[in-house]
Amino acid sequence: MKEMELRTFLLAGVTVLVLVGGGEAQLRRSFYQNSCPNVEWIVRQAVMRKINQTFVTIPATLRLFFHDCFVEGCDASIMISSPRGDAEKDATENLSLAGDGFDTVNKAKQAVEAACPGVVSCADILALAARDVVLLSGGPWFNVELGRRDGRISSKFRVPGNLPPANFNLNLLNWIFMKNNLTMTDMIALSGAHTLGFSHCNQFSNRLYSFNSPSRVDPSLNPAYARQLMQACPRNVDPRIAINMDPTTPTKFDNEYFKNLASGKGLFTSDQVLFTSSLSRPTVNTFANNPWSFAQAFANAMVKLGRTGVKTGNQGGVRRVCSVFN
Ligand SMILES: *[C@@H]1O[C@H](CO)[C@@H](O)[C@H](O)[C@H]1NC(C)=O
Ligand SMILES: *[C@@H]1O[C@H](CO)[C@@H](O)[C@H](O)[C@H]1NC(C)=O
Ligand SMILES: CC(=O)N[C@H]1CO[C@H](CO)[C@@H](O)[C@@H]1O
Repeated sequence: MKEMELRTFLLAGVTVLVLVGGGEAQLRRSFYQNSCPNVEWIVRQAVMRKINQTFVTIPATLRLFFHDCFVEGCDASIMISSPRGDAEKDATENLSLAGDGFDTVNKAKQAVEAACPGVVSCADILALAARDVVLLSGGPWFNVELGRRDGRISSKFRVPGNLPPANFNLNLLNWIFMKNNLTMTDMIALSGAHTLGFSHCNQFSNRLYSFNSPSRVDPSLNPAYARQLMQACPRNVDPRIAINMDPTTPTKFDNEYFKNLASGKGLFTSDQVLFTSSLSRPTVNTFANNPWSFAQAFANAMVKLGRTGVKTGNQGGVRRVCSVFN
């Protein structure tokens, strides 16, 4: 059933009641104002405690949110553990999701449950935690819309085709973000999340050793950076070896990623293509030259990402434990 909601607006001094909705998600910042007024503070404390234990919390939680939203919508379907090993997180695309992201959400959920049992969805806790890790690493603060419900489906068979692999070109990137109602500007801004975090060598080794060019090296790679990557990732490297995605300021949320692209230091094909393509380059240059413009675009894109395919009202449910269905 489509959800409708009565809202009041003040129009030329007259209060008008308007029926809004019809499929659109009814998220709002004040969703837990009465049922769990301290939820934002509780989640923030849990995230801070976890960051104190390990920095990986930051990139892992941000990436978890993105992976959750692009498959089945932002409904915490990524959080489910299946004894049969066939949940969303068991898809090969998720193999590299760090356990610390899951742990952050589980711990925040425990803290929230202690204060307001059975009220706050895991999907909302993940959305809040993703905002908090951005903020706590130097990125922008933004309001998180709340009221998501947790999904009842989590399947590794729903993942293929819904997450952008590291070798996507601009058209494919635009296509997969467009499917989620995100524009090219949103896509470029969200790619800026690669200002933090790590990647495994196999995600980009084709650019070093088997590129379709005379030298076998991707010519869009800065030569000195390519040599540095070859040292860190020799041909038959241990697949567990990880390297920083932002070689300049890997633990700070900043616009260095876009400056790196301009000097050929984008790690993935899907990073570098944002600069090599004339369609996206102007936006990359704007973000490289203007940290405030990037911060604003990133915050805006995160809010839009958080609306992707959400379940609201009486759709889905509120899980008691994020890793299992009630
Ligand atoms: C994190 O660590 C800092 C410094 O050690 C400490 O001051 C702070 O209270 C800790 N925060 C949490 C939430 O554990
Ligand atoms: C994109 O927006 C349309 C129109 O508002 C909506 O029906 C659709 O569900 C949205 N898609 C996603 C993936 O959120
Ligand atoms: C973090 C996490 O749960 N990753 C899982 C991704 O999927 C593989 C199986 O395909 C699991 O072994 C990982 O544990």
